[in-house]
Amino acid sequence: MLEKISLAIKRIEELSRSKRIRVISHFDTDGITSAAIFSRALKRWGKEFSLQIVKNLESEFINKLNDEEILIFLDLASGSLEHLRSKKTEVFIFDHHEIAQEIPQNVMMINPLLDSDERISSAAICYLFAKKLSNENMDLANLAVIGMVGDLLEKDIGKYFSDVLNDAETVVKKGLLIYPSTRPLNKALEYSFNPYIPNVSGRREGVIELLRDAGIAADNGKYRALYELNEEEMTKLITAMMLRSPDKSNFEEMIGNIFLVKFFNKLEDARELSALVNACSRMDSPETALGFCLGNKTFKEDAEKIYIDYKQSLLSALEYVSGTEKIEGRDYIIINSKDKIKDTIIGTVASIISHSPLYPAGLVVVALGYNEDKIKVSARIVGKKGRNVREILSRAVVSIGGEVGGHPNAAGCLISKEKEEEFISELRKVLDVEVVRV
Ligand SMILES: [Mn+2]
Repeated sequence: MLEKISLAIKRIEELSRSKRIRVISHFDTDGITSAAIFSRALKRWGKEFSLQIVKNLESEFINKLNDEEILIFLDLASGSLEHLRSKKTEVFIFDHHEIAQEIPQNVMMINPLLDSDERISSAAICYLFAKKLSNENMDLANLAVIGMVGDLLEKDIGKYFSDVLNDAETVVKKGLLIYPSTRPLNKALEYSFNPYIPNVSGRREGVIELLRDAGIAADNGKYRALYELNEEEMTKLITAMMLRSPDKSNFEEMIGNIFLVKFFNKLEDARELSALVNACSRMDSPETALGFCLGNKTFKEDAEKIYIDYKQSLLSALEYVSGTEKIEGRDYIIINSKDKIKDTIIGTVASIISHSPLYPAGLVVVALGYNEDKIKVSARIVGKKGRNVREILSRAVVSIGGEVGGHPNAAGCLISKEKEEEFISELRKVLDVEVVRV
């Protein structure tokens, strides 16, 4: 991949003498951090470019792109090769998603899946590109760490990732994955909704009791932060939490590496930064997220405000869900929020519900939210085992049309709003039939 990156640099250098550069990136944390790294690197390289952040890559969008420009895609496009084949310009893709079709002549693909077993985020790929351009860009390594965490690729530390961690001077510590790990422990636990901890999340007395059981005391009324605990204290805290957890199988996911990176000259939890960047994008302010990543102080203030709003709208969405009438089957629930929950947070809402202790393992959760003339559908499974929700959605859209993406336990699709009733009825048919067969 590193050789491919060198080739790409050479080719972009040649082409950019006569053509402008257009960069297109994805709107999640990995896409935003990729865009931040790439645009800063291009600027330092002295290149002129324009940048666009998109929720997804649709064929109409690709068709409208100007053939007079060099097209560079970050964190997307590996699945859209057929549509890029007809572009009369050169295309560069820096991405880590599955390559769906044959790579066309006019496309240069920089994707670790082509020659490595190590799974890294697009932000990490963009960082390797930036570092190849100049060592001056090593100050962008912290953004690559945030991108890795954003895409949940931080569990295995392979060769590329360990280089990124070194360059970023990241502090890595094993422990409980409650974030921000830099905040006083009692607050971090009380405000933790993702993950949700029964009897602790939102319950001050529950938090104090837990900390007492773990033998962690406050100093002058102030608790230390999670990352400040020593190994023994961390172990005790994990044990105390495990004793309270109804479902031990999910507990493994709550233990792992905590990553602390320097940001705005402070040591911050990469998970918290990732959540903040993600929140801004989902609240329709990807440019704020980008400005924040690029170290702009004004954007930082805005981003923090949006993050608070985001958490508030998640809470309202969850309240709406608990109060509204749901379509319930034997082992599924369908929540049709119409315009009450934003399409950009409907997936997060479905995820939180699927991790809630209120629902039985194996339950299928499907949530719908309007997105202009379309409907965003998100499906999750409670717990780890159950039916394949990607397959369920695929079967429900056969007669309606719509592309399904995702995994067996977390999938989504976009359908046309006119098909709302038809989709729900098809979906119920698929879900009910499956029950009979089981
Ligand atoms: Mn990604």
